[in-house]
Amino acid sequence: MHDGPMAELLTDEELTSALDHLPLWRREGSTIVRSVELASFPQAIQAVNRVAEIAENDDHHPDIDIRWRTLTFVLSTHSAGGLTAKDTALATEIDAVIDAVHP
Ligand code: H2B
Repeated sequence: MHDGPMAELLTDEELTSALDHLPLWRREGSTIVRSVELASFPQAIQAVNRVAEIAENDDHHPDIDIRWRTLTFVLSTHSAGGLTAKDTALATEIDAVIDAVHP
């Protein structure tokens, strides 16, 4: 499937500047990662469900690690082999979900 210009890998400069607006995310190799501890397991699952709905709508899916009430999201664009604007956009959406679910 052709993904269009959104699937272009970000340059180092573009990534650095995008991460200025995503202070809770860290670069890890060719991914960006955020861990967050929610108040409870049900809240963590609620956050996962909301992120899952967004991911499915956008056809862009994070790797998600669930450990009781701590979630770790790992983003990259598999088809591009690294980070694209799809990942920084999804990171922004995940931050909004966490803000909405967090007490
Ligand atoms: N998610 C992520 N993170 N990277 C991808 O390359 C990707 C995806 N590709 N979700 C999508 C699904 C692709 O497999 C479908 C066919 O569009």
